[in-house]
Amino acid sequence: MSAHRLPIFILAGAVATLIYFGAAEFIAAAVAVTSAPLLILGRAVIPLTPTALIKVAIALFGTHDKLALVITIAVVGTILGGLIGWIGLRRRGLSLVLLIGLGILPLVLTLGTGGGVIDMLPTLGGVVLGTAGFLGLIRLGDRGTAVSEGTSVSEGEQVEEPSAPDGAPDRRTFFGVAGGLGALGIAAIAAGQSTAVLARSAAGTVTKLLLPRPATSAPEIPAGADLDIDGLAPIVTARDDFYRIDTALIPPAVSAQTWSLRIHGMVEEEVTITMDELLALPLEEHYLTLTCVSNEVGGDLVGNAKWLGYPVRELLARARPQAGADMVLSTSDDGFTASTPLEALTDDRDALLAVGMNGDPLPREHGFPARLVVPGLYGFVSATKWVTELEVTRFADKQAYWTTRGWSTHGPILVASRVDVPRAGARVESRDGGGIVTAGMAWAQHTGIAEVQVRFDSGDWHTAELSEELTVDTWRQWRFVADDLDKGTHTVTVRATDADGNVQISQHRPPIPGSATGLHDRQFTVV
Ligand SMILES: Nc1nc2c(c(=O)[nH]1)N[C@H]1C(S)=C(S)[C@@H](COP(=O)(O)O)O[C@H]1N2
Ligand SMILES: [Mo]
Repeated sequence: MSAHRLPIFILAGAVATLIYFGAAEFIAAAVAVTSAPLLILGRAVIPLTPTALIKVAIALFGTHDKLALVITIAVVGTILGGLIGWIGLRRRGLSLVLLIGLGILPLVLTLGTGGGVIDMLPTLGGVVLGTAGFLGLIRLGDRGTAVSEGTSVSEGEQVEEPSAPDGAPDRRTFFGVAGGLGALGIAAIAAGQSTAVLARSAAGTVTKLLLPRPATSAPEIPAGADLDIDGLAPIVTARDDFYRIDTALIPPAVSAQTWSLRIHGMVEEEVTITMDELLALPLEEHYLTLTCVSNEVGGDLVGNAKWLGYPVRELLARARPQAGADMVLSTSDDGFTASTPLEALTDDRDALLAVGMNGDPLPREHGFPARLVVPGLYGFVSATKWVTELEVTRFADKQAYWTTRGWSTHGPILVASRVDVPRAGARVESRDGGGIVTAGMAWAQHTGIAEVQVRFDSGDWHTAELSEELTVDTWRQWRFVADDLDKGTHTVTVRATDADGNVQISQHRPPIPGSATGLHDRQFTVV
């Protein structure tokens, strides 16, 4: 007979979990958005997740990887709730201990992070309502089962409710109520998470900052810098199209008023600079193409923007790094860290403490109010967003966020290229004398692109036309028009050579630890 009660207990446990998460989201929306258990658990899970799995998640879900994580936690939690319900069939006390114990786990995880009583409300409210839901559902379910099965209830389990005249409707009531409460919980989770997704993409909410005119302006974009081909990435990436990589579940909301940057460690003099002081300095504007080390061959984790900021070199000169130091560990408000070779921040390249992007203050998701950008290095070792600290140190002494997860320490950018046009699988028309247009992007930040070559199928390499170079720190477009392609399916492959003569590596290698290699190709059909 307990076989009959089993689904009731499992369902009660699962629904209790949905009530817990849902009620907590609801309360969090009212009192403290970032204190919902799902977000707290998500934040706790990320550092424990193997890098390989994170990369798979990013590949699968792109910038929805955070949402995927939260949904996974909700599903796993619900399954766990079902298991606890099952335990409750035999040992109700133990199931309650587990339910409440796991329920308050988010409180334990946030101990010592400076949250107040308000931040505890979502979790506590969720636990109370979830537990009440569990007990209430079991009661309701037992009433139906007891009747439909006569009166035999296992030893040690007493059914308090008097039998209803007819068991079947009671059982139906149970499933109806359980289903309804479960749906309500899911709806509350969905509503809460849409608020979180909004918060993740929230732009402009805290980015009120009046930028001064640059003391040094970026060069005008030469007319020939953009080949203006349909389907080809533009030379300057619009803010909303700019890729994003964050380890934070929600981008930190850092106030420009209270922000400051502290330079310390192996320095003669500790330096702290506030936003007012920073904005009063002669700011420079530079174009710089940012790339992510985890970009796959042909991927789009690369973008070019005009950054406004102050040279990091000048700030470090104030602090006077000591002999023996070879690295700057930059720390974000969210705890992320990057290890940048000291030399890249003190030589003549335009490494900036940036406050502006494409003429506006940094969007919140790109690091408001201040971040680093360093020509020639992948973002994970240089482009710290919401940066608050620069510690001058040594590679031998400190490791950065991604280095502790198997990625490299230094992260210089490798010469790379990709095909944008034609689209993959495109059917293109060959018009008399017109030829087939192929085009794409190539980058080798701080070295510059010297040549791009394309090949059709296994034919010879042809030199492509290059757009005019904006600066050596930015990407360039390439175009090649093929005049002699037969009708049918073809593959175009691209490879670039940088100004130092390094030819793009053609061997396929995964992104970890120091960037993917291999040549990008595209298949298309001439009709
Ligand atoms: N605080 C913080 N800064 C960060 C990151 C991060 O996760 N957190 N990601 C880094 C990585 S891996 C890259 S490639 C760039 C991406 O910058 P974007 O999101 O503005 O494009 O930021 C870097 N700075
Ligand atoms: Mo990155």
